[in-house]
Amino acid sequence: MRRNLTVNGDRLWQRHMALAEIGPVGETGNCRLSMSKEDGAARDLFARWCRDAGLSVQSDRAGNMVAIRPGTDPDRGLVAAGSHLDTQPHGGRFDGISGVLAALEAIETLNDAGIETKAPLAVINWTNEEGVRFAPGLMGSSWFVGELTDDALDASTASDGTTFAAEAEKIGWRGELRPDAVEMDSFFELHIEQGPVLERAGVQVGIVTSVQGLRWLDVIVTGMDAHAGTTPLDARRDALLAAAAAVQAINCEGRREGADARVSVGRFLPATDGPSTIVGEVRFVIDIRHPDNAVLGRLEAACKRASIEAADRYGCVATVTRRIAVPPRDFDAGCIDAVQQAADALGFSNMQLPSGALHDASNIAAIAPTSMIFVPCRNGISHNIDEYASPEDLAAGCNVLLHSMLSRAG
Ligand code: HGY
Ligand code: MN
Ligand code: MN
Repeated sequence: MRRNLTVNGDRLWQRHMALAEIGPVGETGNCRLSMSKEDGAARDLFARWCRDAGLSVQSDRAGNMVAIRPGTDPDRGLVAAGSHLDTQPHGGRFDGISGVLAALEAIETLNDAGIETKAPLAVINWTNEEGVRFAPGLMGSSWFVGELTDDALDASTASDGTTFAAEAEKIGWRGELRPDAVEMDSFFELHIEQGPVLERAGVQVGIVTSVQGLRWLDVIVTGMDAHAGTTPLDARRDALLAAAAAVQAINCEGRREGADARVSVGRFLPATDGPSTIVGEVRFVIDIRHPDNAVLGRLEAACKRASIEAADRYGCVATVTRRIAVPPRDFDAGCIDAVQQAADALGFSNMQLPSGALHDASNIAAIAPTSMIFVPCRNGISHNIDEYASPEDLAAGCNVLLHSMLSRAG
């Protein structure tokens, strides 16, 4: 009976569409920044679905939501799965969401079939994976594994001056659950691939073997506010010009490290906003990725140096501080094998691949056996309102998730 068990793909799809109604952007996009009103509404809806499915829902200081279905063996740790419900400012309907909903769908499928497991199961919504409103990204899972202190978590401040602690309290998702009370047997994260590899290969399921590492550097370039009409070009300390030169320079540093290197600036904030004021301060964030930690270290040093030199060329000063470092992570061989066997047994075309995007699974892999399942997404497009994964591919990935969890939970 267990071998033939199949998830309800229609329910899974309808839930994606229901969540997408919260914080819509354009025709098919979403904006639900962490601990915003929209994030709160998504959390409340998800919690209702979990409670309707008989799960107990708890949250911790970071607002991570942990919904548990008991097992029959009290000595077993949680076989957990999940991802995140927050989005990019112009995000899609699937990045993160699919992993949370697939985990819930796997459990509801067991409920429908009246199947109990030895190990307890859990669905987890990790807080602020995207790191848009509050930094750093992977915030909830970083705190959960001890990489972020209570103080750093609470004090993380949005651009409007609100703190994470206050905003989490406000929407009612700041709980008492302690990470050391959550004994995790294993963790599985289903996610859309966010790249073109599976689609190009014509493959339905990706078995993720590793995730590349990431560093974020906060840069502040300081010059001097000045009048655009009266200040000669050679008498300016133009922080915007200096920061623009820094962005160019770090792109060159990335290219020097070859095809696997990623260096990006997605946040770039001039302190003033007037056509006739020369900008005296710019803040930006450098996002660096690579599968090799040594190269990450070289890139970090090179980007820091390039930013300081570019600022100096234009009479400005740059300060560069590291905000987050997530090392490259290889997933657990046993969990990779569980996913591989499930995909093979279910007859889905599949391939193993590394992840270019970062995921909470990278953090959890440090404390529990972990692996991931990728679902193809159209044209590899993500962090974009046009992001799309088909109902069929989502159901296939969810079936692989269900059987991977079952193999672990007994
Ligand atoms: O940035 C990342 O890789 C993730 O999508 N937040
Ligand atoms: Mn994302
Ligand atoms: Mn994601």
